Amino acid sequence: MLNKKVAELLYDVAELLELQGDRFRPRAYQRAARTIESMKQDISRYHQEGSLREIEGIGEALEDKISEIIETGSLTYLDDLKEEIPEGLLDVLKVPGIGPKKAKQMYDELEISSLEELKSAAEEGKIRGLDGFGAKTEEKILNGIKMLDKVSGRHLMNEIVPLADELIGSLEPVAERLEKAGSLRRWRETIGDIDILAVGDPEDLMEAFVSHEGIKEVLLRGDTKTSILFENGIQADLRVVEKGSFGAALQYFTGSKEHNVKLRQIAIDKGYKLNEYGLFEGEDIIAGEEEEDIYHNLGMGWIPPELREDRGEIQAAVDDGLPDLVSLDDIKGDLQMHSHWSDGQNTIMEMAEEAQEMGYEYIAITDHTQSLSVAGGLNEDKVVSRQEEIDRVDSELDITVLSGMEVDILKDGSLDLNTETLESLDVVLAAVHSNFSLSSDVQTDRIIDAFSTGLVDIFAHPTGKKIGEREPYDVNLTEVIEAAVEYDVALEINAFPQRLDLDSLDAREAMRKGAMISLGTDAHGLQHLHFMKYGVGVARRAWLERKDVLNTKGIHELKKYLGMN
Ligand code: DGT
Ligand code: CA
Ligand code: CA
Ligand code: ZN
Repeated sequence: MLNKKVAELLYDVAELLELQGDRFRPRAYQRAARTIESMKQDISRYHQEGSLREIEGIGEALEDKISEIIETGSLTYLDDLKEEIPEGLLDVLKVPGIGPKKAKQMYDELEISSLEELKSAAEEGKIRGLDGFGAKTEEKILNGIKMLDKVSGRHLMNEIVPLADELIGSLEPVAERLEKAGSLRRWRETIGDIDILAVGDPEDLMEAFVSHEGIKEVLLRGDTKTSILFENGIQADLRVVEKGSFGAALQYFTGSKEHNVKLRQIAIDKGYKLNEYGLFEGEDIIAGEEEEDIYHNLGMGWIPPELREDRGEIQAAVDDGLPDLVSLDDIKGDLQMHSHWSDGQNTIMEMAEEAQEMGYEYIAITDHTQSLSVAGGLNEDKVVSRQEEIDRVDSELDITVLSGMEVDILKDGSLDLNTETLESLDVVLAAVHSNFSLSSDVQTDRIIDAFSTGLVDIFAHPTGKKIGEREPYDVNLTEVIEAAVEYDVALEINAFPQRLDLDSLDAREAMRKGAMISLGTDAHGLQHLHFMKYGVGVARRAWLERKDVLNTKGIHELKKYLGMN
């Protein structure tokens, strides 16, 4: 599907037009991008049939541009726009909280056209003088720049995994063996670069690798290692190894480094030598072709890659005490998503149909509540109106559609819907979407107060962090976890790639303290429903088993858990 690519480029155009001060066209581009992004059908089909104009919001000008993207993979108009704008200004746009409007204002009035200029202007207190800016904005900008530094060079899962799968797909025909390695195989929350390992004819493999579309530069080309850089800044390494060393190389290049260091020490203690070519006793190779054999010969069971972070997994493997990790197949439904009733792109029917196709038994529609007005949050009356639609979709499809809400926890710890309405729902998610800067004590009490109403089933994205955009709020997570156990509130692993909240360390602490974990994609469109695998990655990194995860339950068990009939 090219929909995502087309939408991305149209969003970029909208942003640059806005930066130039264009008042109307940005909205048209954004609208078209949103429609295309959430369409079920492949946009290239419309192109082939010459029916692009039948899509809502697409006129002649957009038709031409979309056709160009589909045919060439790029858009001259966008490239021209980029030429007109100082390069550093595009970096300024990446700072959280700075949209095109603010960027333009700072450029016009303070001639800020790079990150460095932005940073020094903020440090010197020059920005607070601008209309609509304040000392707080300045502080936010400085924090944002710090955050960018932290994630610079790292990428979100949804940028990496689809690309890696494409690469694997194009290597498959010429590879004898093929596997992802590195942080990608470990499902780390963010990824530095893509590592792939293969056995086969080096010439054929490297040729297929560098022939992939979207490559900006071949950084290195050799018989054993080739590195490419994509236009979007992602790097990928392909290593070609001998068949007899594939398992050892896979073990080595999967990492983590900390795990490998421990494992190598165990090898040494046993009088062996372990490297990327094999496990050796003197000159003799004991294991190399299969990764399992490396672990077995070191006196332990094979360790799932997600656990290889030196967090006790080696000892557990030696003791035969590794967890039986939850897997994507175990997930029977999705417990957080938004429909067009609030800020979702799709109707309840569309979301439910997609989920049904994915093989789920149930979904919960969890729109926002009234105080989150930017997201079109619902009041009590709207919840009642929405219920009719949920009931209709539920009865028309085999999948069970649960009626839920993602209810704002207000500043004082109360919930953003009345008790009667909350009790009418099948599942209540509670979340913090405001007052992020309360002190840790106050924030913690606020959340626990919400739990203590007895009306909350799941606490959504418990720390509030957004990767590259926002730090977690100050909160005593240990106390929140303990209260969750006390009040029977499940804690969420939000599978949205920008959130992945709880992360693996926090989720593991929650599980150890006896909390139930719920997986939700937080989908705001059909395509996001497929983010579940990223949540499962975090769950596995947190050592979770089936029994620890709420939505591994079948619909009957789940209904019983939620106290439904
Ligand atoms: P990333 O790419 O930053 O998300 O993280 P990784 O883990 O994929 O790291 P990367 O791509 O630098 O290297 C892939 C794996 O290769 C790494 O997980 C372990 C192994 N490796 C790389 N350099 C070293 C090293 O100096 N010592 C050891 N023991 N292993 C290494
Ligand atoms: Ca890597
Ligand atoms: Ca690498
Ligand atoms: Zn939320």
